[in-house]
Amino acid sequence: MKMGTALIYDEEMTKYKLLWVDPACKIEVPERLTVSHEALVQSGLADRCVSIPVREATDADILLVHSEEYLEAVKKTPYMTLEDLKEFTLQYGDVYFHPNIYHCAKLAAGAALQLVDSVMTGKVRNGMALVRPPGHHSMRSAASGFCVFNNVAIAARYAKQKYGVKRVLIVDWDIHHGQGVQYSFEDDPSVLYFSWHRYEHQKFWPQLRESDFDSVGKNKGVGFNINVPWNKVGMQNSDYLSIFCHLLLPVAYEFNPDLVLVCAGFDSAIGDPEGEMCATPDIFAHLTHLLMNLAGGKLCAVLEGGYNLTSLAQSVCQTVQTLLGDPAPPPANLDGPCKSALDSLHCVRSAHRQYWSCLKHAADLPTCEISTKRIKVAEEEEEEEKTLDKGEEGNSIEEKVWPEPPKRVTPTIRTAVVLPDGVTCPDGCKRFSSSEDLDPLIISKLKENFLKDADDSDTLSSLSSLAALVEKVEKNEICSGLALVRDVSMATMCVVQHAASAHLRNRVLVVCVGDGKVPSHVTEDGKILVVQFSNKDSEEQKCKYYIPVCLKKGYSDVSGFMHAVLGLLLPLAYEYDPTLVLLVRMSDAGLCEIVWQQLTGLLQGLAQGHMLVLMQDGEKECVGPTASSLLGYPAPSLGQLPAPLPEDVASIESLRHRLKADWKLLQTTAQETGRGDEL
Ligand code: Q6P
Ligand code: ZN
Repeated sequence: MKMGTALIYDEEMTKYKLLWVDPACKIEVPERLTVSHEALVQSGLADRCVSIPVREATDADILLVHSEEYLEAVKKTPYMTLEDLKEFTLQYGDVYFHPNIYHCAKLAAGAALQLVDSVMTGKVRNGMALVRPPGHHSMRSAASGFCVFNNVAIAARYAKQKYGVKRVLIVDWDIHHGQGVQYSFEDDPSVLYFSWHRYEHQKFWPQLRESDFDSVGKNKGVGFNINVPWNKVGMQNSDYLSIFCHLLLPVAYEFNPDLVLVCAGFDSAIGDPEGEMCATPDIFAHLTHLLMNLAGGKLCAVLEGGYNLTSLAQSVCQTVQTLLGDPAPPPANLDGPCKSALDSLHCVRSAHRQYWSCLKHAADLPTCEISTKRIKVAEEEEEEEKTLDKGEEGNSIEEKVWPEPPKRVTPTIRTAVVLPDGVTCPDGCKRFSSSEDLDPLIISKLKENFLKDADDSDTLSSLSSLAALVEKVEKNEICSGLALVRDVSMATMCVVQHAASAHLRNRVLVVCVGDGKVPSHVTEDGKILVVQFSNKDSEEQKCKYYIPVCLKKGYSDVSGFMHAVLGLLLPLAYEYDPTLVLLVRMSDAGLCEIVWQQLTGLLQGLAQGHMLVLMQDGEKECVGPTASSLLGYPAPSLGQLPAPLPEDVASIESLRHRLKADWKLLQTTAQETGRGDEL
């Protein structure tokens, strides 16, 4: 399978700038590219990427999205005088022209196409293009918001045309609405456009009615345009993750794209003067990671906005390092979404529930009347008018400070395996069978606790290898591990007890798939969180830290299982913030291989990728696929998912409702109190 990450950059795209005074445009500076690129070079990330040259997009490429008249008009700009350029600029909003911008705009679009070519031909798995000018605001016949040609929209059409790609997902995490992308694909069901954006009830640029949640696409494309309006500033990591878990990911898996394009703007990060949001740069590692198992890993990120040079450079590095396959850092301060974010989430889910079967159940929620939302707008507008004369000028944005993301160190051993003799070690993994440096005290404890008869030397050596592996993972000498064991339940108990023992200070997330005895000594102190998927009627949930998920049809219903993984397990896991994930495949699991791989892949975003997988020794055929996921290879696509079984959805939803008081990231509406609305 093809790995590798493309990086596309050319200094030429720094060679234009604003030539006159315009407060709206002064933030769009050449340094945006130089600092981003320099940060990638300094951190050694650039060296790890496959460097691909840019090219100029051809007229034919540009005409995939833009009109001939517009292209011809832009073509004249290199020959214009300063006065003519200013004049030309005036017909558009928040954009500027320069004699060299046409050249750069061709390179920016061409860079996106080079990236698509590299990914689609299998030269690399994924990649990022650092470009100027950005693209997502530009329309068929108009420049807008620093954008000349719509790089990502052109790339999507190009991928369809040249490679026969059937479905393209465009994720626009820039803090502005890419209205140009929306207009391009509004009635096209083959391109799913998702955008979140600062909106403030239409008061924020570009102040369009059609940026709201109720613009869902038109004609055949109805349901394929998803807008998440942020009606307050100060959104944080929890708000972004909530939208991913409860909206974007379920829909994306149902859509089943062949290619994922990201409008990768970083003005949605803390410190940005435009976005005024508070999500930290490390969140982009998670957003990226969560998209990397779609479309067989084919992901192309193309730079859009980002105007705080520090925040921008850090966010770009987080994104590229994740594309390279390094485990994500632990996500900072996930204390649940704020009320305004939950309102937005609820509205978008309501608006889309008729188009996506993964959202159908959203109908069961007490519905916030969509129409009341707009009344609220009017009310708030009135209120704010009253406070307006108190002077916007004096309202200077205080400088935000945040810690620099720590360097992400990946252990030299990515995945270690503990396998019985005779089972071959998968490529890229390291066989691990060391108990020599394990404290003899621990060994005697293992014997005492798990092997009363103490003459099963195979089991003892396998258990002590596991215990030793836990310690290496804890020390970040090994990232992840996989073990085939005789008795999965016993091995689970053993690992949990060892990992949660005082000297290791772990928080262990145990995810069990299948019936079987799981750690019974679940603690109230939160050192262990157990989530068990089974098809047995669940015993009542014992406490906050033991969560049985019962799927009536077992795992034969892939949709139901994914529903539980995306909307229940992931938010729980993120909020719990484990230091170790123990993934257990009980002997009766019978979960199909690619779903298992998706699960393994998704969970690696937690605990810096520190994950141990335990499987029954009879499941040898599962070793290869599991190892592949642990090594960071993308899981195969699940295909287009049918609607999940209503009874499964019902039980998952009722569980989610019961748990949401304890786990804030499980909320999907603002009925419950979200994070303080003091912002
Ligand atoms: C925002 C223009 C400036 C108002 C000044 C792909 C990137 C972008 C462009 C934003 C233009 N308004 N307070 O474009 O979305 O970041
Ligand atoms: Zn932007």
